[in-house]
Amino acid sequence: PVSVKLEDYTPYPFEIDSVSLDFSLELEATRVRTKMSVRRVRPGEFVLDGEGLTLNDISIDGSPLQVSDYKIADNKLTIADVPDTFTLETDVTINPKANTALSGLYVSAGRFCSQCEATGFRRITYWPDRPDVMSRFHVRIDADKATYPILLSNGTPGKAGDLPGGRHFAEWDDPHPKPSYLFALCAGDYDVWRDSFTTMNGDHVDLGVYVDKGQADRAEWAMESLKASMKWDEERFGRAYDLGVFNIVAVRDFNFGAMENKGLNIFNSAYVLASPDSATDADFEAIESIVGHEYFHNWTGNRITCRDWFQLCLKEGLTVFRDQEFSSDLRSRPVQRIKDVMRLRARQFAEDGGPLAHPVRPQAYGSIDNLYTATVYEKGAELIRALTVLIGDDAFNKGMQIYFDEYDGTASTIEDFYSCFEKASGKDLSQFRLWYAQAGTPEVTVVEEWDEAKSELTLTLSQKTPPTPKQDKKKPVPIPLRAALLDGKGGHVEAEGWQDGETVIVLDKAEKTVKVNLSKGSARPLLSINREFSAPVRVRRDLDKAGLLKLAAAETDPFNIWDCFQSLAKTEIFRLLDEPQSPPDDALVSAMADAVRLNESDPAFAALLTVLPDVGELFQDREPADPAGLDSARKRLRKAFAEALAGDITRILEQPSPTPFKPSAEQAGTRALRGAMIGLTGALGTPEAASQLKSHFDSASNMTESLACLRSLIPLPGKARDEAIETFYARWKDNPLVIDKWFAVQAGQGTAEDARRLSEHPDFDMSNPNRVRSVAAAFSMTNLAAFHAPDGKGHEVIADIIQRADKLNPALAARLLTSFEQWKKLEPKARASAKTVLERLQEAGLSKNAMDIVTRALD
Ligand code: HT7
Ligand code: ZN
Repeated sequence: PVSVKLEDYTPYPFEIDSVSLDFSLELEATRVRTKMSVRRVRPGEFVLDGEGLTLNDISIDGSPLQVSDYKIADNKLTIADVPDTFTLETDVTINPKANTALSGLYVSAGRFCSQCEATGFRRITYWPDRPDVMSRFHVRIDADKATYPILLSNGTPGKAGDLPGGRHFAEWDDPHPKPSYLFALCAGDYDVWRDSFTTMNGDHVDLGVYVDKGQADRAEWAMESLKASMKWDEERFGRAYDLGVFNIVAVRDFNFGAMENKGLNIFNSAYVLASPDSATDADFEAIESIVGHEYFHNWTGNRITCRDWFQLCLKEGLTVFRDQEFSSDLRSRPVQRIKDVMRLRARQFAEDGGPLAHPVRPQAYGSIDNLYTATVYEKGAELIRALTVLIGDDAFNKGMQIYFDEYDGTASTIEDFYSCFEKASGKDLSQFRLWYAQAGTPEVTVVEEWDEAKSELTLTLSQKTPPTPKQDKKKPVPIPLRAALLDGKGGHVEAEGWQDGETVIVLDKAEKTVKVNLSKGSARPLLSINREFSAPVRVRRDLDKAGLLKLAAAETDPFNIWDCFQSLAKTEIFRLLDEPQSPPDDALVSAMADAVRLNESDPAFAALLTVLPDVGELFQDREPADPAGLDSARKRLRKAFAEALAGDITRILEQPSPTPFKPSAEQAGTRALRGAMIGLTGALGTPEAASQLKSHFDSASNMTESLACLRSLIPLPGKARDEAIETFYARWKDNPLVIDKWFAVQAGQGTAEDARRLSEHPDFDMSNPNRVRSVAAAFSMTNLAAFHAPDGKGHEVIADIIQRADKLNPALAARLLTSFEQWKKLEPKARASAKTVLERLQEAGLSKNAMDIVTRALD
C-alpha cells in the first residue's frame, strides 16, 4: 500500500484566514456552499482534498471556473493558475444518509452529526484537509424546523430565525483559528441537560449535554465530570476555557469514544449516558475520564494542534497523561496507576511485541485511521510520565507553561514540545526523544550484589529492546527508574546520596553499575525498583518465589505490592501449565489471600489484588502460546484462590451494598471488592455457587453487581444461568447500552458457536460499532482461549464479521482485525488457522484500512 512519510512533510503554500460554510441539510442531498479567503505564503500548487463530493459550482473572485481550469483526480482538486490573494467559492452535494463509514457528515438515529478527525472534513467540502491549515470558521445551517429544531456547530451562536417552507437557520462563529479536523455540526431533536461554569478569569460559560429525547437526567454525571475537568485544568495547569459555550452531543453510532471538536464535543453515547440502575462503576469512571480527556484537548490539541499526523502523540499522549492525572487526583492515585498499567500491558505491550509494532511517532503510515493506537495513546502518555520523573515535577510544570505560552495558536511538533522542557530543565533531551522513534518494549535486567564487609550494594542494570518490524537494531534510551531501599519493616534504609531511602536511577546506557553505600553494619536492604511504574519497561530480576514474597511484604509502594503478586501469579500459572497434575502452591495461594485481607480497608486496591494476569498478558511470555492451556491453568489457580478466600467471600457479600447509590470513588471501591468476591464465587464453579450467584443477581440493587453476577454465571451451565440471561435481556431490552453489555458478557466467555449465534441475534446490528464490538471485540480480544481455539472456528467467525463490517465501515473492520496481531506467537494449529484466515481476507479485497492491517500482520 502507498505510504505517507514524515520526511516528505512540506508546509502548505497558502493560508486561509477565514471560511464561511453554508449547510442546507437534507438526509440524502445536503448542499454545502464554502467561501474561503486564500492568501499565498510560499510557492506551490493550489490543491484541495475532496472525497465523494458532487461539485455543482466553483468560482474564484465571483467568476465561475470552466472545467478546463481545474482538475479532479485521486480525491484532489487542483487549480493550476490562482492569484496570490483570492476568494474561492464551491458548492457541493453530499449524501449523509449513505455515509455508513461514520466519517464526515452522517446520520445517527435520524439526526445529523459529524466526525472529521482525521480526514472526514474532505467528505464534507473541498479543503486542504491537514492539521497545519488553520482558519476562522463561520457556519450557517438551515434545515427543516420540526425535524431538526436544534442546530449546533463550533464556537458561539449568532443569528437564528425562521425561513419559508417550515425551515429555520442558525449561525455559529468560532473566533479561534482551527484545523478542519476540529469542525463539527449536529442537528436534530434532543433533550438537554444544562448548567454553567464561571472560569478563574470570571468568564461565564453555558454548558449543555445533548442526548436522546427522554434521557436528560442520564447526562447529569457527564455534566458533573465536565465541570470537574474545567476546574482541574485551571488548578493544575492554570488553563481556563476560552468560549462562552461548551456543548457535548451524545450519538449512538460512533467509531471511537469521543471527539474534541472546538466547543462542540461529540461523544459515543456509551460515554455520556449513565444512571445508577443501568451503569456500572466502570462506566461512571470511564465517563469522567473521557469527558476530562476531550475537555483537556481544548489546550493540548485544539489551541496547540499538530503540524501533521505523525505528531499525533503530541496531542494524544499528552492528553491521556492529563486525563490519568485528573482521575488520580479525583480518585486513588495508586489504584489509577495500577489500572493504567494493566491497560498498557494488555494492549500496548502486546502491540509492541507483534507485527503491528510502531514507534510512538511513526516514520510512515499506510492508513491514517490505523494510527490511533495504544502505542500512540498509552505509550505516548507513559513517555510524558517518564519525562516528569527524569526532569522532576517543577521543571515539568515550568515546561508545560512555556509550551502553552509559546506555542498557543500553532500547529506544532514533538521537537517544539521538548524544546520547552529543555529550557525549563536545562537538560539536553535529545536522547530522550529516541523513545519516540524506536518501537518495542525495553527489557531492563537488574542484578544485585551485596558486600557485607563494605555495607555496599552494587546494582548492575542493563537494557535491551527486542527487534521490531523494520527496526532490527535499537539504541539505549534513558530509562528513569524510581528506586527505594526497603528495611523489611515497612520503612526505608538511608544510603549515601539517596533521599529518605529513595532515588531515581537513570539507565541511559546499555549497561550501568550503581554503587549504593549504606552506613557501616547495615543489614542488606531489599531493592524496590521501577516504583509506580516510572518507566514503560519490562523488569527482569533474579528473584525466586520466596524472594518475591519477601519483597511484597517489605514493599512501601502499592503499585509494586500489586506487581509482586502479579509476577508470582504469572510464574505459578506457567508452572501449572507445565505440570498439569500438580496442585496450586498452598503457601502462595494463602499469601495472595492474606494480601487481600490485609488491604481490605482500601477495597478498590484489595479488589485489584484478586485479579490474576489475563491470558492476553500471559501469552506475551510464552512462545509458542497455547491460550486454552493458559486459560485452564489460570482457572485452576483462581479456583484455589477462591477456596482460600471462601469465608471472606461470604462475609463480604453478607454485608449490604452501599445505599443510596453514589458514583463516588469510595462507594465504587466497596462495590469493586464485592464484585471481585462475586467473581471468585463463580471461580469456585460448584452448583451451590451458581444458586448463590443467582439469588445475588435477583436482589442486586446496582448494575455493577448485577453484571458481575451475570458474568460469573455465564460459564456455569444450568437453569440459574439461563434464567439470568433471559431476565437481564427482558429487563433491559430497550436500553441499547445495557444490551451491549449483555452481548459482551456472553461473547467474552462463550465459544465460537456462541459468538456466531450472538452475531445472528435480531438485536445484532452491523451498522452500529458499539454493538459489533460487543460481540466481535469482546470475543476476539477478551476471550483468547476460544478465539484462538486450535479448530480455527473462532478465527472464522470473527473473519466473517470483519468482512461484513468492512463493506459498511472500514475503520471499524480494521480495528477488529488487530485481534489477529499475536497470531505468529500461537501454537502450530491455531497459528496455521490464523494464517489461512488472514490470507483469505487478503484475497477477498478489503478496504484500504483493513488491507493495511492484514498486510502488516502477514508481513
Ligand atoms: N481525537 C479523537 C480521535 C477520534 C477518531 C480518530 C479516527 C476515527 C474516528 C475518531 N473519533 C475520534 C479522540 C480522542 O482521542 O480524543
Ligand atoms: Zn484524545
